[in-house]
Amino acid sequence: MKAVEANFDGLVGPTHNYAGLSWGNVASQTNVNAVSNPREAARQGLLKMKALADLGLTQGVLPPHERPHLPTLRRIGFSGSDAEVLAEAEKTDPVLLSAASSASCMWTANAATVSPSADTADGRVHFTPANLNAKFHRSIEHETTGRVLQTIFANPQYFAHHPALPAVSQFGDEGAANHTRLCAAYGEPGVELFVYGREAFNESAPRPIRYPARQTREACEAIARLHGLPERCQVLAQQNPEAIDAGVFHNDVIAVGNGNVLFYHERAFLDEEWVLTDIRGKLAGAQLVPIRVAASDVGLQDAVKSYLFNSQLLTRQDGRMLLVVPQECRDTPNVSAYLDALVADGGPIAEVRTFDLKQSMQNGGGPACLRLRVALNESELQAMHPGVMMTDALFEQLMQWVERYYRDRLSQKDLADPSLLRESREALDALTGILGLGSIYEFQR
Ligand code: SUG
Repeated sequence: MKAVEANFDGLVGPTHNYAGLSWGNVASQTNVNAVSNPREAARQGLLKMKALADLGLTQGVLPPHERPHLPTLRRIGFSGSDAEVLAEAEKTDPVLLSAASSASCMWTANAATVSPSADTADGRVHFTPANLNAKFHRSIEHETTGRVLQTIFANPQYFAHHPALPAVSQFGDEGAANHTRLCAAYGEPGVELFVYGREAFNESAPRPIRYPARQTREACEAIARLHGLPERCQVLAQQNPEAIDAGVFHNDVIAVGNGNVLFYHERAFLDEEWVLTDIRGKLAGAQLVPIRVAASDVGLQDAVKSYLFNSQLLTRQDGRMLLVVPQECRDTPNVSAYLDALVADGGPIAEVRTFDLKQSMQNGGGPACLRLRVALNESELQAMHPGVMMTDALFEQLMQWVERYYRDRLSQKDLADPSLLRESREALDALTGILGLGSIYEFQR
């Protein structure tokens, strides 16, 4: 059946800040305590969404979560009025307040793993929000994420929703950031490539030494089971521990796939040959086109610095592919030269577009981190909530909304300010009205 790939970008929330919360994510560590600009961050994201919608691509938006998240602070023992909870958390341990205030749900590649209906046993689109249990500030996302996805994709005839996996390290799950789908066409059965960093039950399997591996093989297997994926639709691959130790905390920092093309760095996978062979054996109706980037062209460090592979690989209306990269790729000379050569060589990637996403990039989130891909056929598109799809009118409304509610400067000490909490709630309350989502936040209930 005819289908499209819809990209749902996370709208950056009003508390976007740099708290250095993600050990193993080089940008997050480097920019700890920098002053952020939430207004600029949200604008940068919206401009990317609008530009891709203008190209005729199917583009949606997912709302930010309620932050600072008072229910989390209360759950870990802070009490009193909202202002007292904020003040007490700030005094006791500012990192806890930062964690409860992070706008990290903007990186919707980590929101969930999604299997299109063409792959699943019951012919429905399956969603499992990621438990994100490797990091406290991200582990609080999945409940709201689940609620938002269930509100947007509500019809049970077409959509199936699972709760996040159990929140223990053996089921560490980071969602679509470690999941790529290859296919002949979006509406045909494809191959879902699940990439993990460690095996929880196999002590002898190789692991990174310096930085944590967030995703487990056991989590990948559980999701493939939950989604009813037949063997021929799944490939499980281990990430190269060397890459994780260089700062590749998710596979989408070192590889991206679309259609029959896999664009990846030679150090992405522990066993590259086996990954390609398994995909080739299972990919029906198309020949895999691997675009392998050699370390001699782009070293791991430059890949992490530029986020070359955290690009969006998109199919244009004419069937050729577009690579959406962050400005940092053009600021890194050998990566920029590589991109020029890539387009010139006449392969499937015909065009490169560059976006300024600096506010998100400084926390380790590039173009691919900011979007969740959902392949949908025509009936499924009709069945989903239309209010979140990007149009000229929605873009204008959201730009004005950002202008009205967002600060242009935020530092750690502002997080305890009760007026930031009030402004954020007012903003989100207005947003649910704009997007027609109803009461999705705890403070609205
Ligand atoms: O989980 N950064 C996020 C970045 C996620 C990027 N997503 C993908 N690669 N798909 C993370 O490490 C930093 C927040 C801070 O330090 O304030 C943060 O959560």
